[in-house]
Amino acid sequence: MRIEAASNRPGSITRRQFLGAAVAATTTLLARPSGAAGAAGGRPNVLFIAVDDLNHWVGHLGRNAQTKTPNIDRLAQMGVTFTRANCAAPVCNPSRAALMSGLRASTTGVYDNGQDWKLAIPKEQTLTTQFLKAGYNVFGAGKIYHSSDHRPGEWTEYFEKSGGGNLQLHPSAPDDGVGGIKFGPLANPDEDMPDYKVVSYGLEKLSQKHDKPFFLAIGLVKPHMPFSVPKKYFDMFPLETVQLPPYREDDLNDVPPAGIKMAKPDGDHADILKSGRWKDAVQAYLATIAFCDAQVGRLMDGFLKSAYRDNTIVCFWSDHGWHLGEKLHWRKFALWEEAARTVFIWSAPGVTKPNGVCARPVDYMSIYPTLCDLAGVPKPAHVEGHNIRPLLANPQAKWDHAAVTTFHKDNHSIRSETWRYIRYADGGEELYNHDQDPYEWTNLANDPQYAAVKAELGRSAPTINAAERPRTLGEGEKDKAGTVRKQGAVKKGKKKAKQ
Ligand SMILES: [Ca+2]
Repeated sequence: MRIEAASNRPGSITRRQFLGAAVAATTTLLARPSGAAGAAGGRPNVLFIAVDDLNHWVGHLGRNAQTKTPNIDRLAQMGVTFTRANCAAPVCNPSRAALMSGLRASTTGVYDNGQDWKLAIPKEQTLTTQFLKAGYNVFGAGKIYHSSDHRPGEWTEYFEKSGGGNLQLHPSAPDDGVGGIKFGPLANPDEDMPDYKVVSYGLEKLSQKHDKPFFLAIGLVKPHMPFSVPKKYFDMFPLETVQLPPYREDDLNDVPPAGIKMAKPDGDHADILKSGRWKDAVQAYLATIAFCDAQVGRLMDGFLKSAYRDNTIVCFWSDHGWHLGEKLHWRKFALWEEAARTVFIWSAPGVTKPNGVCARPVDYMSIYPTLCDLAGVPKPAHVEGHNIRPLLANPQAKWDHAAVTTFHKDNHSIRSETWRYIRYADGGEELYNHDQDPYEWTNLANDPQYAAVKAELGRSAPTINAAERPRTLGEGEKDKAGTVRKQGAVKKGKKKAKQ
């Protein structure tokens, strides 16, 4: 398909803006050796960092001027950040299952959280299995798969979820949120947070001597709800200064029924409007992102002081985006920019150069083949997705692929540099021109002059659309291993809050 040249259009960032956003980084921290990846010490290690429900509200992507993410921006400045990265599915379980298996949701039928990826994906097919077979030690901690699931035989060692401290809402919190949108400051210090402990595990691994190359997967659960982190992060965003994201009250008027069904405007959004606390929720999300960023900063500081800083590939990804009222929608579970766009950053010694900004549309099916290539690990034949090594080496390189996101059977979103085209199973369509409409307010799908654009984009849609897997893992239920599946809410008062 034709891909438009990168330019300084809305939604993209210029090199100058990017550098301006990352002034905190020092040149010392950016220095990495040249030469083949990991050549100095044999095969490169991999530091694989997953964060949960972080949308594009990071400083260097420029979508939200209030967000404070100096550490993620610093990491971006170390290598290449992708300004048009999209998840493979806008939900935790299918997004993670797809990128860890190399199989799209539309291939496995794992489209949502209740569908057990373990029944669809053999152990032999996962990313960590390939690294184990290639002689790597594979360490994991926190949330890599949904519910921090980790099968025996796919990891050398897994840091079991510690459960965190006894998390308590701060006395200043009036309650624990609005309806299903849970938030509120905590009385606890950082050290009580599960993510703090997961990062501490990562730092421990980075401080040890290893007799084999390692693949270290660190999965943070924030900024997932509840948006509850120590109060000092809330204090960084005084409520009276908080801005709502751009939105239009009539935005769903030109959205087909299948899209309105995903938006559920009468659900969370109606509750939030009724409560008058939209800005409180935005403040809480910004605070939770700032906490996440602080944990990423701890990990990066330890990494850059470690013996592995010069022979380790860093791959950072957020599992999908999040709406905070745009399109009258909250959470993920949709195919628009807010839910599909992600934070995706790579640093690979000898391949990437500092300050790389890539505007090509890529999706997370790229992770598996690219890591295999960079580490010299054989890529199994089943793996779908495109190797982005050429873009890591040259972010301006030609790229003939669109980014594809799928939510439930035969609903696909296709993102090129200019366009987002959404096609629902019932035939409903949306088409947005990001050159002029970065918030996807004006659906052009019914304008005949764009028929050819839609047809061209539609060719990137998956041709396999597997049946929905049965829902065997309901939220809050127990799976066969007896693991409680639900990510619990913070309780007011003295009750213990689960994460
Ligand atoms: Ca609209």
